[in-house]
Amino acid sequence: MSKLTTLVDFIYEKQADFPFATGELSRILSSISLASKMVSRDVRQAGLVDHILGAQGVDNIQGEAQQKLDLVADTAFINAFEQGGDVCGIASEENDDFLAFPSAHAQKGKYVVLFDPLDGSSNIDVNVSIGTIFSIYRRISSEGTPATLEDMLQAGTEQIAAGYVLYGSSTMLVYTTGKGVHGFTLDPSTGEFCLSHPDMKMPERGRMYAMNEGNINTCEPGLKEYIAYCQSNDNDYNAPYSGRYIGSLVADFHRNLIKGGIYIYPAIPASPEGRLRLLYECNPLAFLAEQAGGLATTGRKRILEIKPSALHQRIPYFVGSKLMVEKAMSLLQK
Ligand code: AFP
Repeated sequence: MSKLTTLVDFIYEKQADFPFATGELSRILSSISLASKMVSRDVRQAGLVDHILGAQGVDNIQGEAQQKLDLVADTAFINAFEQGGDVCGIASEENDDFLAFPSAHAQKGKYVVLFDPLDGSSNIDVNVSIGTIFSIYRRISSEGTPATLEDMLQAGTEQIAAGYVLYGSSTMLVYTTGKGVHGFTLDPSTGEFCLSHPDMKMPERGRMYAMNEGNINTCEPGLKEYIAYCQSNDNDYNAPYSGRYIGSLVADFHRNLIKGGIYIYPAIPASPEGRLRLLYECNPLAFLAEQAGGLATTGRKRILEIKPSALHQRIPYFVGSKLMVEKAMSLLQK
């Protein structure tokens, strides 16, 4: 029987990969793991809470007012980061502005974390996979002072670590610190994340494309041409690809990471900048994609090199298997 490696063991083993490592990054990853276990528990109870114990907005059996699950997740992660003491501030998709933690202890933290606490949250009510996506950066401002907007608006190339937790048929945590991509599955009986997918590699090509095709008529000609190519016999497999769109980016990305495929959310008239957020969704998954051998672009340029101009900036997104993203880009640029 092969040895079981828990996330905690793995993080501490890998700490030696970082020169001058002091354990702070490891502790942040441990905080993420802890908060995600709480969110996973709440996600698993979502149907019970909504349909058996009472509807949203009414008091639960403990007499507390129920909160929407995405706010519950947001609070769980913020608390974990604030209490850990290594993070001086956060920015989250759920909050209009970033948060600089006020305590002197937190202000000594060297890192900021940007995250989407519950991606795909419109899928909660229908019991479809959702996830948390995160990015960790080293702060630019001086230690001992409050975190600043500049700390949050760094290009994706500056990420120290990134990852996601997928609340699917099992709960998985997948992360990178720039030395490959590793996946851990939560064992519900012990409450431990166990290494299940070491050194994940995204296949160079795949037979699945994920896009909201309801928007196809409003897409630019090059993208229409790429989707037609996917659906034709005249592609690299000489057979139509399968269309697979979950509507939770993190779940579509995870499938493509394992099986090969492309996820596309273009600029369309209804979302002229694209729909997805650069800081909370696109950058972390772009870092993972590149580490696994895939690509992430706007259709024209590399995601990780974009210098963000606003916290909630949106961009067009093409992410997945290298050859598929390159093909889509070649048709867009024709
Ligand atoms: P929600 O978190 O609001 O459900 O948005 C999910 C998302 O950002 C991404 O995860 C999906 O792929 C995409 O939006 C779905 O958008 P469409 O409903 O426009 O296809």
